[in-house]
Amino acid sequence: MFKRTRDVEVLKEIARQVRIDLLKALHHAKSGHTGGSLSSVEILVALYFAELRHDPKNPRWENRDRFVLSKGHGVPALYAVLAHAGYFPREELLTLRKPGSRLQGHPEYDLSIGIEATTGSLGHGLSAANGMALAAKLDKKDIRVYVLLSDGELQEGATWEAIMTASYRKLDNLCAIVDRNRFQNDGAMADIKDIEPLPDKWRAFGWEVEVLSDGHDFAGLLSAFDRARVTKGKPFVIIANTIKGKGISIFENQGKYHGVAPTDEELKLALRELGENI
Ligand SMILES: Cc1ncc(C[n+]2csc(CCOP(=O)(O)OP(=O)(O)O)c2C)c(N)n1
Repeated sequence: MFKRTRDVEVLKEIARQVRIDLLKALHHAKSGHTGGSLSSVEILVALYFAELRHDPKNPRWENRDRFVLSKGHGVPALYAVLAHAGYFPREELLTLRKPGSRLQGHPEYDLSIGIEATTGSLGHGLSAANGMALAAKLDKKDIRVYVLLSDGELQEGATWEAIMTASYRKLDNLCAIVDRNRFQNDGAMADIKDIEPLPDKWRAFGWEVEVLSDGHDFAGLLSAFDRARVTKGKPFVIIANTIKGKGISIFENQGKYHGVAPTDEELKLALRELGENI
């Protein structure tokens, strides 16, 4: 049953259950993105259980805050969070990537399950979020827009065009979060095309920046969202340092778990580490 909370212990327990559910869904689907789903869990739980104004029983509520998952391949984590919040039954998570399912491997716009934008082709989510934030301003509506970007998307020119647009348009109802897990498809970003100094670059593009040394820490996430909400005149970005594969020892910081689902053995080990009785 959905209830907003700022109780860190409650949020941690939701995150634990979300990890269990997303890993079971990926295992059942036998394909999908494990590492980048696990790195986003606390960010998504903090958004949906503490920050966003939304109503899972009324997903078309006109004045709801909007969320765009620009890193669409990480959607197993979002589906698990949406199910826990009550948008659809948790059992439906096991239809992930099946023909005819509402839960495809990359999100498709479908308000009935709380998906605000079709994503998966990386580099476009911030532009979509900009449009939503600008529309809210033009309509004089008190709607905030949140968008989760991967650090890999910050190697893309289209993302930087959107970063420029947001500050030029003074979109202070927009908050971007960067899941800074330091890995992309084929390995460590520092070995492929590094993007540092990231905070300086966002600042130079006109954004207010907050860096979280631990993007899995709920207290830090909540206070960053608090600051974002009261920042006026410019958009806000939270650069959340995270761990790809977070929570499962064999997946953490292992590039090879970017795009594969857990095997039977790996799932057993993961569930044991998450304290799930099997
Ligand atoms: C435009 C585009 N090119 C390539 C891909 C294939 N692809 C899927 S995930 C990924 C990169 C993953 O790294 P990152 O974006 O940092 O995501 P995370 O580490 O958070 O999973 C790529 C290249 C894509 N989805 N979209």
